[in-house]
Amino acid sequence: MIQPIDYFLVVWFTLAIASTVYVAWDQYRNNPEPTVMKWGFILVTLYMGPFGLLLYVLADKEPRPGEHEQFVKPLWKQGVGSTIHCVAGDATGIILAAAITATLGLPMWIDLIVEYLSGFAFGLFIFQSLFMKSMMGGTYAQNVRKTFIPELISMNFMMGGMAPVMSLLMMSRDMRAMLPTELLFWGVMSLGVIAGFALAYPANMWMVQRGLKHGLMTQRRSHGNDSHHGGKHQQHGMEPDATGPQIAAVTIVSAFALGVGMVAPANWVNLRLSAREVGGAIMAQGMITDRDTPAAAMLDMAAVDPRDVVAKYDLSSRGARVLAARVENGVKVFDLETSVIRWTILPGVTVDGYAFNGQIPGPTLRFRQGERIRINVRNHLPESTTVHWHGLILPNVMDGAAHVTQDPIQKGGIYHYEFTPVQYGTYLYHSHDHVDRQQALGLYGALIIDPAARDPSVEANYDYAVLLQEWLKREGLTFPAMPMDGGQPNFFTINGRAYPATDTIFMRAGETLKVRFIGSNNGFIHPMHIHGGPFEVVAVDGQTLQPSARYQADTINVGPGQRFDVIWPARRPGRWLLHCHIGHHMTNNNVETRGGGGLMMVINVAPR
Ligand SMILES: [Cu+2]
Repeated sequence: MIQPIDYFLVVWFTLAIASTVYVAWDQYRNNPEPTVMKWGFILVTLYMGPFGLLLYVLADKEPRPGEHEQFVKPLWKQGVGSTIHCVAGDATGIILAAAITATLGLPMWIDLIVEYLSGFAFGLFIFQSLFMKSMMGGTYAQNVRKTFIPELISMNFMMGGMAPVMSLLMMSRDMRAMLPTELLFWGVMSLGVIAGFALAYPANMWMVQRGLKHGLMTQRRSHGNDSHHGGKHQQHGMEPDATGPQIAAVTIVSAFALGVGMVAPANWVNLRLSAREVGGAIMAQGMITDRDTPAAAMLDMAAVDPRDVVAKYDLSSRGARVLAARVENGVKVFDLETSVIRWTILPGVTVDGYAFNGQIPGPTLRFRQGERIRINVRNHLPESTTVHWHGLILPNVMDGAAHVTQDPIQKGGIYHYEFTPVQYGTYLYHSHDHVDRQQALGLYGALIIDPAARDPSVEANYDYAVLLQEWLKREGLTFPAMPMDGGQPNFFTINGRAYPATDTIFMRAGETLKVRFIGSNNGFIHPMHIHGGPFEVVAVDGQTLQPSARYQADTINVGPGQRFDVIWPARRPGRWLLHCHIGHHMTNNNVETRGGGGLMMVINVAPR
């Protein structure tokens, strides 16, 4: 139950089952008609829910004892009977085939052809020729021949209605509809059957009128005298009076409807994809997925599956906590573990993200220049991952570039990264496999490397790292934010929190604050600004600037991957803002709360 439609579907299928039970009970207890029609109504009520019940009660259920013959006579009711009978067979074949092809992982367009053939075979060989044999007289083979054209016409219209409903809804935003294990799949099947029924109904009415098909019939028990028919079967012989050109024209139109229904959706959705490739993915509103969008693109942009969340954290859990290392044979060892978590970014606002050690940002790794480091990365994400140590000089095999320097770490796998940092300064680590998705969902953290020899000229009274991220949270789902249609972010965080839930820095006038801006986000550039006068830029991308190269600024563009260490002197007491200068990035879902939102925090300076 992760979308409102799930609740609707539970109600729908509860109604469908209740309706089916009632129809079955009434058919076998009260309704005088052939077994094949009884089953037709039962199956169709299962597929069409309360609509099946409605048709049964209005067109077929004997209103009072002995009145069935008279009651079912009107042509519209005969048409209903004929369509029910066709839909029961065809839809059963289609649905069975759909459930099987979905699990086989065939492309959608092959699914549709298999479903058509299966539906047609079920309708013709089983529901028409076999079950109706006693009604029609003649041999099985004769019946197959006789019912071929009527069944073809009816099936064409049926699939002409059902195919576009399946294609457009299954390959639509919520592709859980492609999986028979999801209620949504059965909901789409139900809607498809209703559409198929509506399209097949007029042709069926015409065929009944012209004697090409059977409609509703009455069949009394052969013993006793409980009806005026005295136990005799009705005559069911048919005298077709449709002309060749009439039949040909109707057949051609039915084939046209079938062709349009099967082919037209290929204009809008990618029918070359299979349930195995994209089944279960949910896309964001406005995200472009068209007939050319490959499966990998959809999976890249899809929502985090809330059912993958293994832990939930409220505002009491902080991200970027410094990770304690243990020492093994003189090597400093850190353990990182990825997983899917629910993370709170604001009171009442959570995101489903990818995390290192259950926090967003991942833990801060702090060590000293020249120390031997080992980082064990264990992966519990639904997909493979790697970790890249951004900006560091290290052995190529430790660089974490998936498919380039190493095989990605599979789900459940582990990789040991080991190196000795020769540099110092502000760096970051982040996923380097499915980066577009994984980093945008929270797989990053700060690397702070202290210099072997201290440099007081770049130290301050306080040291605070600002790790940036954009989020896209809509309709209860979290999507990786990206600069792309439908992927634009609506929430923004500093260290995993949006203002007013961001940290406040407390200091005194006359003291200094070192801010390490880290472009841990991966789709946007943020002009980061501090109120209350300029800061001095003392390091860029981890490299300490020569004193003569240091410069004053009050706004600095922090692009993905970039780092700037700045030292800001608290000149005057008060509440000074640190924020991104793009207005939209200072809102939470476009709303300003207590003066802002998103990428904003307060530096609270007390008098000296
Ligand atoms: Cu910004």
